[in-house]
Amino acid sequence: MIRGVIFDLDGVLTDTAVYHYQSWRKIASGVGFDLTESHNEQLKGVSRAESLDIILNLAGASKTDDEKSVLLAEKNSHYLELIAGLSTADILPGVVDFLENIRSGGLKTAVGSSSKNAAFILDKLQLTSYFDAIVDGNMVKQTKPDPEVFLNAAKLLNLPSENCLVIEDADAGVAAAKSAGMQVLGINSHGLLKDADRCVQNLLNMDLQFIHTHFSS
Ligand code: B16
Ligand code: MG
Repeated sequence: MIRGVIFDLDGVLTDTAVYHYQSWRKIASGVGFDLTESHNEQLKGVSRAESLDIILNLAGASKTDDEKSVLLAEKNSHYLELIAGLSTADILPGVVDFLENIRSGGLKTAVGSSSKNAAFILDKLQLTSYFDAIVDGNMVKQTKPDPEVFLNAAKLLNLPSENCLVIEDADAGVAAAKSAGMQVLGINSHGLLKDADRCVQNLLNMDLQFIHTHFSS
């Protein structure tokens, strides 16, 4: 029986993925690499530092740790400029109704995000109070596809993994949830999430009944 739902942030609650892509494109172009949307799929759900390593690898470029630190700071500063104007209008369709519905039905809710900017973004979206627990990229040693972020969220919700459903938009996040022993609902607006238990386009018209019908053990 599902008793808690753990939400990914970027790509599930709001579409900041597009701003990550724009800022990474700028960094990639600085090392002479054209980062396509297809390359960008590899970065979704992955930490900032690991994303840079993937880009440098794709570009065949090598940088010292100091040079990487500069690029990471540049990426984040550009990203923060792009998300400065985020508001409740940027919450993805169906999210608030779904949160209200499952919480009033007694499910616990958490965020499990790789982002170090998660608290800032949730505040901008005015969604913080909808969650019993928030685990972000500042609170884990290993980021997705490692299960740590979701295991920590389940622990804070005081629920075993088998009672948790993860909602994710990225392969790295689906792998993290599966490795945590949790079921996964994929948000599949950009491509295939072949390992998710079930996929939907967005959270519009999703409710407690849907969860109990499709995910109860
Ligand atoms: P930041 P999620 C992830 O968030 C993004 O999907 C990923 O593209 C990003 O690199 C990562 O957060 C780190 O974000 O640079 O803000 O710390 O999807 O796990 O909510
Ligand atoms: Mg995501």
